[in-house]
Amino acid sequence: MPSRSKRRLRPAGPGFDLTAYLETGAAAVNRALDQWLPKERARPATIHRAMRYSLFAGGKRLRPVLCLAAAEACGGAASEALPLACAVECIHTYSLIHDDLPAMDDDDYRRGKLTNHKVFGEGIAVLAGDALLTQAFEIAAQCRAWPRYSHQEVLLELAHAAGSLQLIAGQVADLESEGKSISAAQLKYIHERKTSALLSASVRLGGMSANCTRAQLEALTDFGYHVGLAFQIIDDILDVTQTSEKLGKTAGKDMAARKATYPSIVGLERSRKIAAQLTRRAFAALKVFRGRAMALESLARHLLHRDR
Ligand code: GRG
Repeated sequence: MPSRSKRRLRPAGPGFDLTAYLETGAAAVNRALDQWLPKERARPATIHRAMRYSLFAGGKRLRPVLCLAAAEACGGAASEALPLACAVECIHTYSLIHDDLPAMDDDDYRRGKLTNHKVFGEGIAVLAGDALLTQAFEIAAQCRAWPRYSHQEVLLELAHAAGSLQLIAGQVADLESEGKSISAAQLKYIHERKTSALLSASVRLGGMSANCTRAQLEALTDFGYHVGLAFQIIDDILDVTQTSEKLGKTAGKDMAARKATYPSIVGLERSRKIAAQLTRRAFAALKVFRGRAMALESLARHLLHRDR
């Protein structure tokens, strides 16, 4: 189990430096993940190499950093949120490995590198995803319990976000809508589950690690929901407007797969406006934190304006 210091990531206040915050947060998450995961040499070495290959392939660590920032907004320490932040990143990475498989989105590149199945074969890639999903619960189960939030509540939060009513539901609806014309409402259903659910769970878990009040938890849910929807719209916009090199994954796939996206349904300009509106709704949710959620606000702004 990695050691926990009580250090804050970086005080959020005037002159807040988001780049430094992201770098420090991602570095803390990377160190902790390295300690939580079985070593590459642990038998059977292939599965541990495959798990580590995708986990350390250069993901932006947005969900775990949002988790740490939510903890700090609620007056907690990032170090207390770290196991939950790592658990979320393991679930996210598992979903990407499985999503890239030939039976799903069939992609050759992810995070600027060959996808897991391209390097290790499909069988090991399926198992590496399974193992990361399981690892997430092993890590989360070792977090401490807080007066308002039991281990049971924390584990249920993760299971619900990753389960067949949320993340998997989104993926199922996504698969079943390929090549079909779907409504904006159906697309929103997919985005809420495929993207918003885990993002919202990330900030909720951060709040829980800080023993947040129920009102703060509600606010984080509202924030995560809206940031999650905006995040996916921006992801769809970037798929059309950026290069594969910039994205580290194959650009233009949505159109090639005739996938319904916000840009394909309402156009690029309207999509940008909707993402900005959603981000404003996310900012509004932060009012209850009375200026202590500078990092969350900065992160939401950054996600809206990101170019990869
Ligand atoms: C359960 C197999 C399975 C899939 C679930 C998450 C998912 C559905 C599919 C992955 C592909 C996708 C478009 C997901 C939506 C969320 C999203 C935009 C993920 C990419 O997140 P980033 O940009 O990636 O944070 P990095 O690599 O930086 O972590």
